[in-house]
Amino acid sequence: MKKFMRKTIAVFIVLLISISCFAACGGNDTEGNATNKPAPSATVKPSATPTTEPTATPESTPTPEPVKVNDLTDGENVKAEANIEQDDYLAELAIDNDDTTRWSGAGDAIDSEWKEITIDLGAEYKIGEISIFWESISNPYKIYYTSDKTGEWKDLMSRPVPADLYEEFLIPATTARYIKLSSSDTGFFSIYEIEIIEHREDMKYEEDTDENVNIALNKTVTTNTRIENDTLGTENATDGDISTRWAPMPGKPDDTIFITVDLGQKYNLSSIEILFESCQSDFIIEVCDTAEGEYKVIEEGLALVSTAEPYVIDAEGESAQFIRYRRQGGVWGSIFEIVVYAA
Ligand SMILES: [Ca+2]
Ligand SMILES: [Ca+2]
Repeated sequence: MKKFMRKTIAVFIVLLISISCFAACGGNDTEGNATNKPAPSATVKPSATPTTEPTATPESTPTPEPVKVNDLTDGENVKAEANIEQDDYLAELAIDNDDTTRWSGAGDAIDSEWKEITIDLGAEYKIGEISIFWESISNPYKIYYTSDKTGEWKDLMSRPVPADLYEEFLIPATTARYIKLSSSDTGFFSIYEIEIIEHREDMKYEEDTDENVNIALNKTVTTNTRIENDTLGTENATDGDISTRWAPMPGKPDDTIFITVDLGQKYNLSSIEILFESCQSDFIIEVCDTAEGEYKVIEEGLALVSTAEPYVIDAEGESAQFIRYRRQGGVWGSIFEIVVYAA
């Protein structure tokens, strides 16, 4: 009987444990897997994907690399050649990374032709900046570029005579293999070093935003005098290019040499600027409403004015269609550009 009672109690205890276990575990499916298993495993998967993505993104975005100036003229394959080399002042000395050696396009060749030095970078690059250490420069100059030296050279920009012998300036981002510097036939053009620097995103070239409009630009120009040669015609005086010029033959001291700009219509004037290549005599600036009418003198200028900066004439209060520059003959003198601003 005692034995039967112990057995019954044992069965009862086993039954009790089984019931409480069933209640706690919530029941099983037929295969014996817990019914809540898929849910947590599904949450783990998506949480794993976003963890890898954000770590990848910051790597590609703002990697703050130090800005590196890439001086393309440092390269082994860079070459230089010039149409004029005075004595031992060879073109290659303008890119030899030595500030004491130089190329010179002057000397005996001073009156021969346009002086040109061409840099071959050895391959095509996107260029953003140029710096030049001049030994001497007399005139404004032009920069051209191309990737095909046998093809057409394209205009990059015209540059004035620099205020200092060292200049560095940004250019519009330009893809090219060859860069050419060119200056007119007279004066010095000699360079210690040229550096051509690869474009970087932080280089922000800005156009000259002069709001004044040059009303003389590409307007008709006439003269009473023979020109020095075919490349020095009157059209050069208003072509907007400060490296091209009008140059008359000097003639005799009794001659009068003039050049007249026809603005195409009458304007109220503000100022007139003349960039001389040389100015060996006094001169007159006068204005008129008609080509052959009576001109009014508004400026009497003296010889030997600056050829590095434009000669500025205040024309406020004047109105005219024709503007004339007049001087005596017998001396040399030529003009890069005449610029006129309306009031
Ligand atoms: Ca040098
Ligand atoms: Ca010109």
